[in-house]
Amino acid sequence: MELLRYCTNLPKVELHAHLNGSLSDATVLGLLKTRTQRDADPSLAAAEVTIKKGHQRTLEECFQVFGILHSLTDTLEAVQTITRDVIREFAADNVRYLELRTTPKHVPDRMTKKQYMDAVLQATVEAMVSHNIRVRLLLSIDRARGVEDAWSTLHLAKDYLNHTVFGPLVCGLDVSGNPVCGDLQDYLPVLQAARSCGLKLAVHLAEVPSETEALAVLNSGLVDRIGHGTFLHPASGGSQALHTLLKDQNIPLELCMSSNVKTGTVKTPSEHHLGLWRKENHPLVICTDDKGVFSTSLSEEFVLCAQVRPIRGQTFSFCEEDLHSLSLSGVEAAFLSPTDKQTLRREVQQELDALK
Ligand code: 6MZ
Repeated sequence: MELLRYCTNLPKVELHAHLNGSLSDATVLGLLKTRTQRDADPSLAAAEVTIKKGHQRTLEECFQVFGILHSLTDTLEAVQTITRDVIREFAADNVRYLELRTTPKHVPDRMTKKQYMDAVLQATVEAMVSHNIRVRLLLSIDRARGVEDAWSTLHLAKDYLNHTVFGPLVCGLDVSGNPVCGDLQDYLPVLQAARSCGLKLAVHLAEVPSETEALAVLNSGLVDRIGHGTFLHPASGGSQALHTLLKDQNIPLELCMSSNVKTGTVKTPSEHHLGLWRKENHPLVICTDDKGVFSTSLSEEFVLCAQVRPIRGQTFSFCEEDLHSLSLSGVEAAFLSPTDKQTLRREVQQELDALK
C-alpha cells in the first residue's frame, strides 16, 4: 500500500498542535470572507499564511504570521469556528486523540480570556459529539507576554480543572511563544504552582540554542513533555548535561519535523534529531505543531519520518511495526488519567491489529 495511505489509515495521537497555527486554507478563506463583510478589509490572501511544500520562513516570520491569524480570530464566533474546523480535520486524518493547545486571548470590547476559553471548550464538546475523536486542552503561556500574564493563564486553567460543565477537558499548560523572547527561568514559579495543583506541563524547550535556560528547566524536574528539544542532544548542538537530565527523567519529546525544517532550525529531514533519540530508544511523539502554517497533516509527518534517509549513523528507516509503535508512544505520553489511557491504548491497539 502506498505509504501516505498507510499512514492516513493508522489510528494516531496528536499531542502538539497550536489551535491558531492549525487553520486550514479553507478555514482561513472562510474567516477572510466573514471579515471582509464585517470590516471591509480584504487585505489578506490565504496563500500568505501557509508555507507550502519546499518553502521556508524564519521563526521570526512565522510569528508575524501568527499575528495575522490572530487578527482573523478575534471574535467569539471565529474562535468557535476554528476550534470545530481544526478538530474535524484532525478526526478526518484518523487522529483518535488530540491535545490541542491555545493561548487564552483578551480582545478589548470583544472577549475576555475566560470567554475565549469557554468558546474553545464549548466548540470542543460539540466537535467530539460529531466526530470519532477525544480531545483535551492545554492552556498556552506565551513567553513573549511576561510572567504576570502567565500567572493569569494559570489561574484560569485552575478554574477549569474538573469543571462542572467541561469535566476533565483542560488537563495542563503549554509554554510556547517566540523562543528568543524572555527567559523560561522566570516562569519556573508559575510552573511549580501549576504542578502543585495537578496540571500537566508541556514546555517548548531548546527550539533554538539555549543551554542555560534548558538546564534550569530540566533541573527543575517539573516538565512532563518537551516540545521540539532541537538543541538538547550533544550531536545536535546540546550538551552532555542536558542529555543526562533528559534521559534520567525519561521525558517524552514532541517532534515536529516540518515545522523545524521549514523554519530552518533543522537543515534537512535527514539531520533531524528524531534519529538521534530514536537510536537511544527515547520516548518520542510525532506531531504537527501548526498544521495550517506548515501546510501538513499528522499522516504527512509520519510519512516524512518514515521516508527520511539516515545520516550520521541515525536509525530512521521505519517499518510498519515502527509506525505502529509511534502511534502507541503517543498514547503513553498523553495527559490522560490511567483509566482513560488504558481505554485509548486498547482502542488504538485494536485498530492497529486490524491493519496487520
Ligand atoms: C513556539 C509556537 C510555535 O495559541 O494562538 N506557537 N510557539 N514555537 C513554535 N514553533 C513554530 N508555533 C506556534 O496558537 C498560535 C500560538 O502558538 C505558539 C505561538 O505563541 C503562537 O502565537 P494559539 O492558538
